[in-house]
Amino acid sequence: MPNLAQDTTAPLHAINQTFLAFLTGPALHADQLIIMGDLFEAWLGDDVSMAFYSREIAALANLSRQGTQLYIGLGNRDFLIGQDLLKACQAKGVFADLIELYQNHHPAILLMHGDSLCTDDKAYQRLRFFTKQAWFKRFLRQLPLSWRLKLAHKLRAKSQAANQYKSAAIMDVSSASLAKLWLDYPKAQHLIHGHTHKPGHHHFESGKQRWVVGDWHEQGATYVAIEQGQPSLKQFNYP
Ligand SMILES: [Mn+2]
Repeated sequence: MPNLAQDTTAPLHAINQTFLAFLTGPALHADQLIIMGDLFEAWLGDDVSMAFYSREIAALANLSRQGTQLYIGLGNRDFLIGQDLLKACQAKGVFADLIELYQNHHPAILLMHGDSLCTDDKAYQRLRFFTKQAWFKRFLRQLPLSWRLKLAHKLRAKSQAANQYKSAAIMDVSSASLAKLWLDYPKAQHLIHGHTHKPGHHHFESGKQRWVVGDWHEQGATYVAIEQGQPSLKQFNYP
């Protein structure tokens, strides 16, 4: 399981413990922590899900108070994250699509969850279209909890069943979409994203580079650090 489990168990799930250790470790020494989306296994709305992640939210708020600016990207599992969570974590910002990071005197860096680049997966993109609509989010947030739970289970089961028949290439980022992205953002030298569960570093002939953050595991995670405008892949091991 690559995402943080709902925090209703005692003791805390091992993946979540690893994440908390990261927040009091490398994250504490950073100027900014940018979460690339799908941190949470599922987010059914702030009114419901905040209670399932109280320790993680407290730890994120603590990090913000200690001076690390927190930005939260929305993924396809946690697109229903709202203002209440952002306030509770004292997040500086949220992003649903792409952000272009300008660092003084360094080439721009693009940040995105990554699913928008998986354009070969047409069925997924149809679903994604809805998750980006404000009216759809409003509609979901107004549903009773039991309906939201049922819907989440159904979507998950449907996606797992569908993914069995999809090739790995279809679920990865499309090279045509990447080429278009570099054309649309000529000043960008780097792209950082998640979503594909394939942490790595890829070079393009143009000199541009793509960095992919990994899942959260019980023993750690692969993340990207940006120092002096230069990204690098880092491994956080725990314990
Ligand atoms: Mn995702």
